[in-house]
Amino acid sequence: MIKTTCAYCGVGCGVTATPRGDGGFDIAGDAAHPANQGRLCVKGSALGETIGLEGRLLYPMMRERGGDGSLQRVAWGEALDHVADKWRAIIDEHGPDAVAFYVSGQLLTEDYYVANKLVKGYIGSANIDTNSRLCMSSAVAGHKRAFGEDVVPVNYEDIDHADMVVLVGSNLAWCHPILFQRLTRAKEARPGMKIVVIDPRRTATCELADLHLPIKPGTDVWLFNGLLAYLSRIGAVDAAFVAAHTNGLEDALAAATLTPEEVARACRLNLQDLMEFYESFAATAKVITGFSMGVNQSSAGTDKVNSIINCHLIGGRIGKQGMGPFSITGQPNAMGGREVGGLANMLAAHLDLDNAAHRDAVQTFWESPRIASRPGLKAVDLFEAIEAGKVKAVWVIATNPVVSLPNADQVRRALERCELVVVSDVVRDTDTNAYADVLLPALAWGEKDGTVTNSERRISRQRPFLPAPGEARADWLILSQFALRMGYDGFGYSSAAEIFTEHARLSAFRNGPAELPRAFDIGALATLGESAYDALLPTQWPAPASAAGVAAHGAGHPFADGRFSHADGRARFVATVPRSPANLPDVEYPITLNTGRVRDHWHTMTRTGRAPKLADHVPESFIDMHPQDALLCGVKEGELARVTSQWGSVIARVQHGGGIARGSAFVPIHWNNQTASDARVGAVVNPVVDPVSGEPEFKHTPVIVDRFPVKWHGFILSRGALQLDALAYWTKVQGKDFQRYELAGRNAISDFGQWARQLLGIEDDDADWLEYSDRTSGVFRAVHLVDDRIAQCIFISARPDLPTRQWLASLFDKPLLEIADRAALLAGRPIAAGADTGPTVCSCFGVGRNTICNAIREQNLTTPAQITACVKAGGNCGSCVPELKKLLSEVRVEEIA
Ligand SMILES: Nc1nc2c(c(=O)[nH]1)N[C@H]1C(S)=C(S)[C@@H](COP(=O)(O)OP(=O)(O)OC[C@H]3O[C@@H](n4cnc5c(=O)[nH]c(N)nc54)[C@H](O)[C@@H]3O)O[C@H]1N2
Ligand SMILES: Nc1nc2c(c(=O)[nH]1)N[C@H]1C(S)=C(S)[C@@H](COP(=O)(O)OP(=O)(O)OC[C@H]3O[C@@H](n4cnc5c(=O)[nH]c(N)nc54)[C@H](O)[C@@H]3O)O[C@H]1N2
Ligand code: SF4
Ligand SMILES: [Mo]
Repeated sequence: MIKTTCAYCGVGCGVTATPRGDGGFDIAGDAAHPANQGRLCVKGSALGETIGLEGRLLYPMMRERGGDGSLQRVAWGEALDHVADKWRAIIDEHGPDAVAFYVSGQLLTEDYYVANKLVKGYIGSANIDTNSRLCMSSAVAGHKRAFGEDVVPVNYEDIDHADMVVLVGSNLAWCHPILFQRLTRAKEARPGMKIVVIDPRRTATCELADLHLPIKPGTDVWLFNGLLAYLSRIGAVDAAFVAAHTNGLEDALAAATLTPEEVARACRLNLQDLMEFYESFAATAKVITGFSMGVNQSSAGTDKVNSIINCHLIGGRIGKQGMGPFSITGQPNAMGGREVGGLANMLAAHLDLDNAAHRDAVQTFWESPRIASRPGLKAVDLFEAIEAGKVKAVWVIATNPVVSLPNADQVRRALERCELVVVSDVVRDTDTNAYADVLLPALAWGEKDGTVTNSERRISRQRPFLPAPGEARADWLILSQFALRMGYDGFGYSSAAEIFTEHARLSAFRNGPAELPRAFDIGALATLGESAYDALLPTQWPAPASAAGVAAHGAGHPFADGRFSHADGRARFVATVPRSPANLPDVEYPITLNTGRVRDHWHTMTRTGRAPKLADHVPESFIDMHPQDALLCGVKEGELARVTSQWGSVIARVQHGGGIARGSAFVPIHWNNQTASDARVGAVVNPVVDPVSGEPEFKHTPVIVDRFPVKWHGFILSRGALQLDALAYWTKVQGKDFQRYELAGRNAISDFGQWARQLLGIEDDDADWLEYSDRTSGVFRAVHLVDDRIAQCIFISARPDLPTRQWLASLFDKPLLEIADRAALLAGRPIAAGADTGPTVCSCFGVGRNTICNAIREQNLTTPAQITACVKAGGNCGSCVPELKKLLSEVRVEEIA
C-alpha cells in the first residue's frame, strides 16, 4: 500500500493506493492524514478509474515541417535539442522577454521550483505565469497588502471551533467536499454554529446554511464595507488589537460610509437578512470567513479580499483558534506554487521581485548568472503579447489555456501565430495540444513524485505507485534537461528530494529578524535525506529549523503574536472603494454570465472525463437560467440555446436549477472541443482583469441567450468512439463500456436507417440491426448487436423527449440481449417497472433521482441517513448529501401541494 495525496482540489486529502492483483488499484482515504482522516469525496474515490493509459501522451512528438503538419513521434533528444535551439535563437535575437512559460497549480512544488529558477535566475526574465493567476492571485495580492506576505492564517481544525462560518463566493459542497463535510459535522455537533452563504446562486452549499445572502453579482465590497462601518459604529472593535497591530483603519472607514439600507440596495438584499448577518458577525468572536472564486475572479477581486480581511482585523479575529479570513485554494498545489514564487510578479520563497535585497538573496542562494528585475507578463497580457508577436515562444505546462483562459478564441489565435509552442501534458488530445509544435509527455498522478501544499499550508507527499508509462518523464526532469542544453549549471538534480531540500533551504535563507523575515520558513525540512523525504509525514508550515519551530509544526497559527510581515510588524487595513464589474449588462447583452464548477468534474475533464462513475451526474454542458428570462429569450428548458457575448459563443442545454436570480445565468467551465461540438465557455468570457492582481473576471460577462434551432434531438450509446463533427451539436461522456453522445441536427433526415448506419460506421449489410421509424412524428430508434450483445443504439426524436439513458446503459453490462430487451429497445422504454432510475444523484452507487424520490415517498423518509439506509445513496463519500437534502424538501413541497 502506498500513501499519496489526491490529484484534485486544495483540500489535499491523503489517499492510499493498494494493488488489486488485476493491475488496478484500490483507492481509499488515508485515515492518518489530518486533512481528511480517511474520507474522500466522489472525485477522489473515482481516482482509480482515471489511471489507465488510454489517450495518454507517451512519447515526445513534433509537428512535421514541410510535411502534412501532423505530429510525429520523435526521440527525447531531438525534441529537447529543437526546443533549446529555437529558445536560444529567439533570446539571442529578441532578448529574454521574447520567450515565456505558462505553468500550473497542478505541478508539484519541485517541478514548479525548477521552472521558476530556470526562468527568473537563468533566462533572466520573469515571463513565467501560471493558471493560479486565474484562481488565487487576488487572494495573494490581498494577503500581501494586508499582512505583508501571502499567508493563509487558518487551519482546518479551526472549523471545529468556530461559532460562525461565512462562505463567500464558495460552493464548498461541490468544490471542497471534504472540508464541507467537516463543516457539516461541526454544525451537527454544535447546532448553534451559524453558517452564512454569500453567493448569487442558491448552490448545494446553501443546504447547510442558516442564512443565504443571494448577493447581486460583483457587489461584495459594498457588503463588507457596510459590515466594517457597522462594526465601527456599534463599537464592535478590538481597540487594543487595532492600536497595537494595525495601520490604516481611518482610511478604510472613510471608504466605507454606506448605511445598511444603502448596502441592501446596492447588493439587492433583504435588509432584515443583511442585519441578521451583520449582527451575528458583531456578536461572535470565533468567525471564519471562507472565500473562493466568487471573490477572487472579479475585476474588484483584490479589494473584495481586503474588504473581508478588514472586517477580521477590526475585531482582532485573526491568528487565534476558530477564526480568521480563509482563502480556500483550488488546485492541489496552488499553495506550493505560491511558495516557489510561481506568479510573474513574485520571487521564490515569499521574496519580492521589486526588492533589491530580496533579489540579491535569491541570486546569491542560487549562484545564478542573472536575476529578473521586473515583473513578467500576467496570463491575459501574456497571451496578448503572443498574439502581438512580442513573445515568440511559449512553453505551456500542466494547463489547458485554450479552454480555461478568458476570451479563449484570442488564445487560439495567439498560439496559431506563435513561432514555437511547446506543451508538456499527460494526455494526447487537448484543445491546447492541437496548437503545439512540440508535445512532451509528462508523468501523471500516480506516477509522479514530489510534494503539494494544501489550503491550510500543509505539505504532503505525492508518491508514485505506477511505473512511468512509455517515455513519459517528470516535469522537473524535462525542465532540467532543457536547462542543461541551454548551458545553465545548477540543474543537475537527480531526485525530487534534492530539489525539495534546496527549496526548503532557500525558505530559511536570510530569514531572520534582522534580515528578511517571512512566515514561510520550512528550514526544518532542509536536511531531509532521500529516505526521510520519502517517509515525510504531512507537515504544516511555518516549520523553521529552530527547536521551538519544529515543536510547533502544525499546531500554531501564523500571526498568533499579532506580528505581521510588513516591515513595521503591523497589518494594514486597505481602503476599498466599491466599484461595479467592468462590463455591465445592456440592451444588447442583457444577462450576466457566471461560470464555475460542477460536483463530479475537474476543469477541462482530461482526467474526470475518463471515469464512468463521474459521467452521469451532469452529462452535458448546460445554461442554468431563471424561467422568466428563458421565456424572454425564447428558449425552453431541455432545448438548446446559443450563449453569445462580445467575445464569442457556445451552445448549452437550458435548465432551470431553481437557484438563480433573474438577470443571471450559469454555465459550467468543463466542456471543451474534446467533449462537445461547441461548449468551450472560455470563448464567451470577457478578458477584463483586476487591476492589482491581474485575475480575470470569470464570474461576470454580459451575454445574450438565443434559441439554437434544431430539427431533431438524439443520442447514441456506442462501445466504440465515433466521429460526429458533421452534426450541428454533439457532446460525449464516458460510460462503463460505452461512450454516450447527445446529438442534435439542423438538417431533416430523409432516410433514417441509412443515415444512422453511416453515422455509426456500420458497413456490413448483414449486421444484426433492428430499427423502428415513425416518419410523421420524427421518431427513430435502432440498435446494432454483435454476438447478441448490444454494440450501439441510437434514438432520434423531433423533440428533446428521449428515453432515459440510464436504463439503456444498463444493457451494455448484459452478456446477451433477451427478447424483452429487444422489444423494449424498439418501444423506447423499459418493460420492467422501476427500471427508469432517473438522472444520477449518487455517483458512487449510481443511484438515480427517481429511485431516491420514490423511496422518500413510499417509505416516508425524512433524513439523508434514512435514504442511505434505504437505497444506499450517500453511503460512501457523502458528496451527494446536500442534494439528498434538497430532494427531501422537494418531495415534501410536492406532497403539501
Ligand atoms: N468539483 C470540482 N471541484 C473543484 C474544481 C473543479 O473543477 N471541480 N476546481 C478546483 C479549483 S481550481 C478551484 S479554484 C475551486 C473553486 O471553488 P469555488 O470557488 O467554490 O467554485 P466556483 O464554482 O468557481 O465558484 C464559486 C461560487 O462563486 C459564486 N459567485 C459568482 N459571482 C459571485 C459574486 O459576485 N459574489 C459572490 N459572493 N459569489 C459569486 C458562484 O455562483 C459560485 O457558486 O474548486 C476546486 N474544486
Ligand atoms: N470561465 C471560467 N474559466 C476558468 C475558471 C472559471 O471559474 N470560469 N476557473 C479558472 C481556474 S480557478 C483554474 S484553476 C483554471 C484551470 O484550468 P486548466 O489548468 O486549464 O485546467 P486543467 O484541465 O486542470 O488542465 C490541466 C492540464 O494539465 C494536464 N496535466 C495533469 N497533470 C499533469 C502533470 O503532472 N504534468 C503535466 N505536464 N500536465 C499535467 C492535464 O491533462 C490538463 O491538460 O481554469 C480557470 N478558468
Ligand atoms: S475533497 Fe475530494 S477532490 Fe478534494 S482533495 Fe479531497 S478527495 Fe480530492
Ligand atoms: Mo482554480
